Amino acid sequence: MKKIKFEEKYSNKEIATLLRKVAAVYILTGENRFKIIAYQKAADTIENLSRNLFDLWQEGKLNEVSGIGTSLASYLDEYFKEGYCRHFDEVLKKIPSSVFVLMEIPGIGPKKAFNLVKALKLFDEKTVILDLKKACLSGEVAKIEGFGEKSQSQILKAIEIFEKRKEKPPRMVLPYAFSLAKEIIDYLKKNPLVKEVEALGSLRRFAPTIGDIDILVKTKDEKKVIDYFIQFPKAVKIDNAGEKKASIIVSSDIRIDLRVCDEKSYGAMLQYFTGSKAHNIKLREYALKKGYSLSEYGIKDLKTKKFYQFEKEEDFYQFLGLAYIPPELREGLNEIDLAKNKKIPKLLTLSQIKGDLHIHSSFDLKPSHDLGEASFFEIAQFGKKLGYSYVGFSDHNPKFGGDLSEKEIVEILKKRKKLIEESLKSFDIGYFIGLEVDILPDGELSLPKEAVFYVDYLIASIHSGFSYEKTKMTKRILKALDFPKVKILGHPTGRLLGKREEIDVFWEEVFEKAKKKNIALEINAWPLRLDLPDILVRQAKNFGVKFIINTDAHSLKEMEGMFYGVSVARRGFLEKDDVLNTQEFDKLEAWLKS
Ligand code: DGT
Ligand code: CA
Ligand code: CA
Ligand code: ZN
Repeated sequence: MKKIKFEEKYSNKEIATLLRKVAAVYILTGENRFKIIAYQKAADTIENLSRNLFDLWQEGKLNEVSGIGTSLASYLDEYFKEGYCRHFDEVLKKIPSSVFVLMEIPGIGPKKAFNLVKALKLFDEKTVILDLKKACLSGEVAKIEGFGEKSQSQILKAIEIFEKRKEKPPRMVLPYAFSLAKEIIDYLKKNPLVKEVEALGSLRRFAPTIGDIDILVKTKDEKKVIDYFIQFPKAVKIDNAGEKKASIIVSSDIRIDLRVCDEKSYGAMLQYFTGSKAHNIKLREYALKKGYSLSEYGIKDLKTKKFYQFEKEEDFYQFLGLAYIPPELREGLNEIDLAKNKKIPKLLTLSQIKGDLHIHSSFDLKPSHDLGEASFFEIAQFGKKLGYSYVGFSDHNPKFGGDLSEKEIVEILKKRKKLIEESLKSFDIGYFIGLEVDILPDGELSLPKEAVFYVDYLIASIHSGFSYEKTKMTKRILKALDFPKVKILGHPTGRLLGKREEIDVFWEEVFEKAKKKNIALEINAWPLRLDLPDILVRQAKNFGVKFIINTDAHSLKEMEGMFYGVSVARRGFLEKDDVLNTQEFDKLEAWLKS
């Protein structure tokens, strides 16, 4: 086979976009619903993969990616081999390409985009967004049938958000950044001159998205390690290579910064390049008041001119009279004060988590959204393997208000309960029967009330209608929390990193109510969500609200993602007692029944 070089258009992001375009055409041409869902799901999966799909394809492993069936695999095979796929090209030709450009704007789906393009004759894909903005400003959009003043101003607002987002360089989501960092760390470790190596910067702090990857190596031979680093096989460009540092660019414009140092300054280097910048600036101010100046090499006493070096990061902080500050807390908030007063919280750890209450199974309850891949039994088994005391099944609610009658929905849930009980009869793990239910526009839940008899708890989540005005959105959520058996507010802000903004809510009111009703806020560990975001986690904690960390897994593999959620909790200053799924089965059951 001829060697095929990686190109930008083979990146996971570009492939996901391509598949979403195909799905959009299918929506507009009225294709089969399952086909549409399959493409959308494949796009989500690919975007969230920890490795490049292109690499997997080269290793012949396309079929191991969940959601890629034989026909899609053969299209992708052609696409990677030839640089294009005839089938995709034919599908995409059916719709003016400017429609796809409009779909990049938050809140504009295929139908809306198509109607706008048609009504305003926006066929130039280079100017379509600008043209639409002008049409909003001149009031033309409001005149289109089915649009009106309100949606015109919503579109305008969305375009402005989109333009702002475009100005910022793209950032990586965590799974991709971690696996790339691991690859480079494994590569470095093969060199015997490398004594120790660690990822620093935003990656070590578990920030929700990563700009570039920072690596530190401890070595006696700095020059040789740098020479070795710039030969990393995936490097497409060497950005700079000096005595103490170097940067390379790998595929998709991702940058890797390397620093090298000897063991004497390793502790200070770790501290400096873990950041954040805001933390370092505050630390420097604090140190200066005590008569010290800080650098990546150590601490200088300004009076005596004596210079101190640190092999360990703990000693660096200790020298300054500070308790050790975990990297997740180094964001320049009040962590230095806390460290000074020895009040750094005892942050939650992964091993304290006893179960996962948001897992989607493959049981077909005719859901409003996608099914998971594993059976109840497989999920329980895997939960056991992860060391859990219990799991919670939380499929999407059966589609309500469509073909199914209320009675049929109740029957489905009854059957599901029975099946769960039978599947797990002789298996020694605790379980809870949950359901993730859509919050409707008016704050009702998408479920007949009699159905709650067949579940232990409900997760109430917003899956559509993200752009309501703040007061209305707040009321909507508050009302949802009054529905019987709602115990968890699922992925509260609805954000999708780099794709969808947080909803606009008076959070204090939600926190107040959640606390009063003993409802937990979810920290959704799905790496594109990480929702509740750490800043809101911290605010909610101050209200005395409790949390639950869930993976929202749709496959067994995704159940392993709990640590992403734990990192959000840690960044939000949470301790064991703030998080309900650190409790044993009995206590958790008591809470669900309360
Ligand atoms: P990122 O890459 O945007 O996700 O965020 P970081 O925090 O990894 O930022 P990066 O890669 O620019 O720098 C890594 C760390 O190095 C940063 O957190 C703190 C330190 N650092 C870099 N440049 C400066 C600087 O000019 N001043 C100070 N005080 N620290 C810096
Ligand atoms: Ca960085
Ligand atoms: Ca950097
Ligand atoms: Zn959900």
